[in-house]
Formats: sequence, structure tokens, C-alpha cells
Amino acid sequence: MSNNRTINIGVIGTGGMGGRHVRNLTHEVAAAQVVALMDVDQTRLQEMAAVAGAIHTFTDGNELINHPAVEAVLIAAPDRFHAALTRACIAAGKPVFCEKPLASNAAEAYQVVEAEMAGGRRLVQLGFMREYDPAHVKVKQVIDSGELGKALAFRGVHINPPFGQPRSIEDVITNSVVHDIHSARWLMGDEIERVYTSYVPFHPAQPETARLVLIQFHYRNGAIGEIECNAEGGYGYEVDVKLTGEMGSVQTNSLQSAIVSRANQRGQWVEEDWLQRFDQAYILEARAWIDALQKGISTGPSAWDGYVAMIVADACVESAKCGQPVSIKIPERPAIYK
Ligand code: ISE
Repeated sequence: MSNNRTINIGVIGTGGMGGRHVRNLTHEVAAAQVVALMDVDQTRLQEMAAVAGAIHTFTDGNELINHPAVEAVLIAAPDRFHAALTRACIAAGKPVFCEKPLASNAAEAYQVVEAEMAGGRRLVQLGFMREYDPAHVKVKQVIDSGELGKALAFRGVHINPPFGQPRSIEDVITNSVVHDIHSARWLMGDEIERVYTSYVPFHPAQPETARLVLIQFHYRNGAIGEIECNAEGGYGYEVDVKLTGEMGSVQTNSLQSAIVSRANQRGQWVEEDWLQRFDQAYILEARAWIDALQKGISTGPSAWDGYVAMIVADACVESAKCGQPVSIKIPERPAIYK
């Protein structure tokens, strides 16, 4: 693909996240053209086709992937379809942006990595959008500058809006905590080697569900970490990280809204969900994807990152179930991901 050329995109899944990607690619990324959409929901499909001016609509993901008008694919289908669809894109030799998680477990994620490695070059960018959030980027710059000395600890807090039903421990960890796992690896520049998960179920009679999850962990180089993920915080959406170094700390502050004092109260507005909180990040992420495609490369979070996040996620689920710490062995990063 040569520079400055429009890239023709096919989007699989036009729900909340997919719909946001379609709108961003259409209105916020000059060099992207959404030419094809896939969804099983006809109403949503036609509505989003009108937004994007998309010419081709499908109810089958593989048909979209293999259509000659589609140069690159964005996958925002339900999590359980991510790995197979990403592999189909790799088989078709098309660059692909896949929403997180890359797969339902580490074994399935590794199949994607293997397929990409067989082709000898990166084709996959994964939707760990916090890498494009200006507040997270600042934290990364400060810790990498060395001004705080060696990083000693990572803390992540992740508060979710209600999902409408109790969520299983597997779902909370692979769908939500997977972001925090990626932040923990990316910001600290280190791998996790042992995790211990505690959780509170939605109801004592439903031990397979998780309302609040607390994960403590150790890094390979001696640092420690903690992730708190509330599956239903009851008041809005918040994501924050704090890194502690030898000479200070750096943290995000997701509450950026004005402070209102009135009637013996002082308060701030809290964002409703991730689409509001990470509004800018999703746009910057889409621009970065298209920029890279124009250069004929793939950048940002990789299939490898998606795979390693799933190794850690699987260990967190195992620890929650057995009530014991679980050790992890992260394999050596292959050459195409260095
Ligand atoms: C959702 O799928 C996301 O990706 C959000 O960023 C995350 O905060 C939420 O917990 C997930 O369910």
C-alpha cells in the first residue's frame, strides 16, 4: 500500500463498539473509507451503512474478509469470534484491527500468533486503546524517562457500569481485566510472573460470577502490582493507573470534569462508559492504524500482546478458581514482534 492513499475498510460488527469505529473511520480519519459492513442485525447494518455510505453489506464475516473491495478489516464482533475472524484475515493476507480480547484463551490466541508468524510479518493491531489515551501516554513518558527511578509498583482501578446481568469470572477477566493486564505490562515494560486473584461473586449462591475482582501480582524484575476491577460499580465508569517509582509516583486522573459546589455539596460528573472516557483514544487509535497501513506496516498493540495478555488472564481465572497464587511462564518474544 502506498502513502496518502485512501484505505478501503470492511467492518465486522456494528454494535456499540463497531458503530463507534465506523463513525470514527468515516468522520475522523481522512484516509479511511468504510466500503463494507457485516452484521447479523439487518436494522443496525442498514443504519450504519447509511452513516458510512458503505456499498457492500454482509451477514457473513468471511464473505466480507474475502471481498476484493476490502483492503483491511476491523473486527468488533462478539469476543468469541475474534480469533477465527482474525485468522481468516491473515489467511487472506489482509491487515486487521481486532478488538480485544484477541481470543477466548491463550491456546486460541497462540493460533493467531502462529498464523501471523507463518506469513513472516505483522498484520494485526489489537484494540488496547489505552495506549492512545493521552493520560496513559503521559504516565508512560514519565516512567520511561527514568525521573522516578526504577518502577516499583503498578496499580490499576477499573470501575464498570452495569451490564444488565451477573457476569462470570471468566468474562470479567477476559473481557474487562484484560485491558488492565495490558496496561500493567505496557506501562511497566515488564512481564508478570505470578498472580493471585480474590473476588466477590454477585450473589453467594452464584460463586461462578464476579462482581468485584482483586488481582495481586509479581513482575519478573521484582516489582509488584494490583488490579481492582469492579464489574458493576453502581455510579459510572472510571479507569485510572498509578505507578510508584523509587523517587516519586505518576498517576492518571480520570475525573477531568468541572467541580460543582452547591447546596452543601461539591461534586464532579463521572463518565458513563468507555465510549465516553476513551473517546479521544479511539480516534487516535484509528488514525494510527490507518497511518501505519498507508506505510504498509502494522504498529501498536500486537497479536503477541493479545496472546501474552491471555496467558495472564487464564492464570488469573485459574487462581480465582483454586484460591491459590498461580505462576506464569511468558515465552520469549518472537522476532516479528520485537
Ligand atoms: C469493554 O468491552 C471494554 O473494552 C471497556 O474498555 C472495558 O472497560 C469494559 O470492562 C469491557 O467490558
